[in-house]
Amino acid sequence: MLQKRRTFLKTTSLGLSVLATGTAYRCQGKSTPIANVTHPVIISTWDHGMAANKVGLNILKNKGSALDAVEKGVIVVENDPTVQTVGLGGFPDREGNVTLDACIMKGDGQCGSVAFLQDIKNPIAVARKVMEKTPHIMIVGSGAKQFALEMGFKEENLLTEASRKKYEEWLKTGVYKPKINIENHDTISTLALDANGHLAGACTTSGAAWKMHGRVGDSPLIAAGLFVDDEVGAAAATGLGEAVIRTAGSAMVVEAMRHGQSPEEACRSVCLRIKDKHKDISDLQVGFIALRKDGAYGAYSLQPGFTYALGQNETHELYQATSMF
Ligand code: SD4
Repeated sequence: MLQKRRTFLKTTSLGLSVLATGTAYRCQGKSTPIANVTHPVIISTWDHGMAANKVGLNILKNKGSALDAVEKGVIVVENDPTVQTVGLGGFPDREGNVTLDACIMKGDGQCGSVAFLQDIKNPIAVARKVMEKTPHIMIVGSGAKQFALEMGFKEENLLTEASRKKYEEWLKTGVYKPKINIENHDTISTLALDANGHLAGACTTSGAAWKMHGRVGDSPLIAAGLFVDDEVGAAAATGLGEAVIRTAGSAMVVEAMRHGQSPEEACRSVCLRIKDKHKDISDLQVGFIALRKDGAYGAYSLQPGFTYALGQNETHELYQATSMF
């Protein structure tokens, strides 16, 4: 089935976009937008990134901010109960609780995050509130839920019938092997460049299915699951969070771009680092997407099967990322 899908996909070795028409410039100590970026770009992980990009690109084309584009884009996926790795309908932990992780970041360094959040279906919107309404960056667990309720979010049961059935199926064996992300669905990470040359990113997930109660992955961690810097570019991760955390994955991708690597090269070099840090990577999947401040984009994964969605101009395309194996 995956094989079939690939025939529809375009493979890029280097996603150089032709969108940035202006000259980049920098000011000391302050991130500065690129002049004259005429067309925005949005890139998201996995097939469900298409739905996020459609909403996000529309916002960008109407001169909306990259921040609004990524937030409103991923909310579409959080609200979709058929996506069982994000938001409503996410797979629960081994005790049957759906616990959500998310973070959001702007190119000027502002960011917000929630982890181990229960009963609130839009963790990305709560993360944005943490960024905008508190002096903090990260709030977790019952504190995050309390904050969400204070901000007017609604408490609801996130365990759908379909996910409960899968969970009960899993309970029959109860074998915990976090082999995630080899399938073609997972965390949604979205990066956007707006018409003013500002970048933003959002990352939201229900994490590894059947995880230990309280386990938190890379997705709500700034630098691991997501990193954005208007001076350079943005990057986000999908895959086994533990592997991404131990390499500070997304920040490393941005730093590799800072040192001159293309977006795809940068994603690849961090995948190589992850490969070198693990004895057995046969069941390990990690993928990155990256968007440079001039609109160039790229992706790379350890294992084949990682797709990413790209929206720009009037078009939305799904691509197969280049992989190590
Ligand atoms: C995690 N990175 O919690 C997430 C899992 C995931 O696509 O779904 N990645 O480890």
